[in-house]
Amino acid sequence: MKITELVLHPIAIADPPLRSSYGLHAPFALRTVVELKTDSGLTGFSETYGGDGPLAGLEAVRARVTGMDPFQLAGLWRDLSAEAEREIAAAPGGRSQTFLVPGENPLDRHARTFAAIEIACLDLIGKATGKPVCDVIGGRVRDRVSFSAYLFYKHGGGGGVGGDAREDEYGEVLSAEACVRECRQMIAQYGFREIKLKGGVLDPAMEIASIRALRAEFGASYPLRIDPNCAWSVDTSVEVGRALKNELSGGGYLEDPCATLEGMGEVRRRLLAERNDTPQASNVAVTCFADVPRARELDAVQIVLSDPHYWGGMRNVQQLSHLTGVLGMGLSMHSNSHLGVSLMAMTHVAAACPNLTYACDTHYPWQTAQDEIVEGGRVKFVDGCVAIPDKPGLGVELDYDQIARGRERYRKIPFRKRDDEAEMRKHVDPAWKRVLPRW
Ligand code: GKR
Ligand code: MG
Repeated sequence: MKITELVLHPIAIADPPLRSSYGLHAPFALRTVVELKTDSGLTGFSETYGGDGPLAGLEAVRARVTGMDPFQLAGLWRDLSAEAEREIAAAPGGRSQTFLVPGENPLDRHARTFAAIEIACLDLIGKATGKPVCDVIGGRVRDRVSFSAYLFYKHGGGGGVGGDAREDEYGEVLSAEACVRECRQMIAQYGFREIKLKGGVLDPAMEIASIRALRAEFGASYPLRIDPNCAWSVDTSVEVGRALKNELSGGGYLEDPCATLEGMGEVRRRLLAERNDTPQASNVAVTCFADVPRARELDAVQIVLSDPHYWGGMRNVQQLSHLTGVLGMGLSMHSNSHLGVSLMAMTHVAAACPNLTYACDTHYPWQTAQDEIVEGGRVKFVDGCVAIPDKPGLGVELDYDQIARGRERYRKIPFRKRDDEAEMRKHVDPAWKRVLPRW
């Protein structure tokens, strides 16, 4: 089998006004859908980050990928990572992710580009062999993958604009009570059994109150995690860790409370000295294999958040599962705004990772059927889980009418890069800047 054509679909999907320490989500999120056509008549798919940067990365491998055998992935990884290593070595400040929105680190673009091609190749291989992707990459260790309820503070609005606006399912969420309401609604609809709150938005005392209200409402059988994306100082992180010691124990965690591995290491030491062993997770201080040794050395991170989209694809995430298992670390999964193709890629790889110790994150509840590009509509969740479909490849096909709508939205919107700070200045505070630490 040979790849004959790389087709790229830049699309825009409605996204509600979600808040984080990065700022505010724009009314549309950008994605790229990748199609690899082959001489066998089969087509493989993947979904990745959107906008000019990711598109340029994919354009740059067009010639390398055209004519490639989709089974020959290691050579492509070698070529792209060799280029990346040279760029990272020459970068003045290293490849830190602290000040960048996840998925927007220019020094990681090779890993993201490779992942988008790898996942589409694995879809092809699954289709060619009649096997689901999780079985192609070594076999599933679970048939269903559990996801967490990913709560956000948000402003009123469901995403999109004007005639292309979506219904606001959750309303404004800027208090502990509204947070509980949001969670109740999400759990009723999807059946999630673990809860994540995106923090770094309100005063820490209010976020502590939200976590406590969630515990009071859902009880200890729903583990809780909070992720302020580095918005807190070391002192504030310790204070929050202390205040939420009971709530974050028993399967929960503190995710990227403050910036840098050194900062998180200090938080960990101070909490442990108080006999508080709330684990810390990261998708900001640890974003690639090279970050793991230092994270371990400083005992800064006990749980790594994987993500096939920027960790260099599904097989890298499996290797990460093995590595974290050997090092006695936990593994969870990060997410950004996405549709069903990404959700299925996340589900397949999660199904084939023996060391996956937490429910994965997903932004999926924040998108709607109007934007879904998967044939047949939204992927179904049962009891918070997505099941591996009994179909070859990723188990989904594209709805080309929906792709065309997504492309048309993309054509009409004026931006080509996620910029949550700009959105914040436009809609909330004209002087807003991402300041770390904010508290
Ligand atoms: O969607 O605003 C967001 C999140 O903050 C996202 O960009 C992060 O990548 O979900 C993420 C995280 O866990 O840090
Ligand atoms: Mg995070």
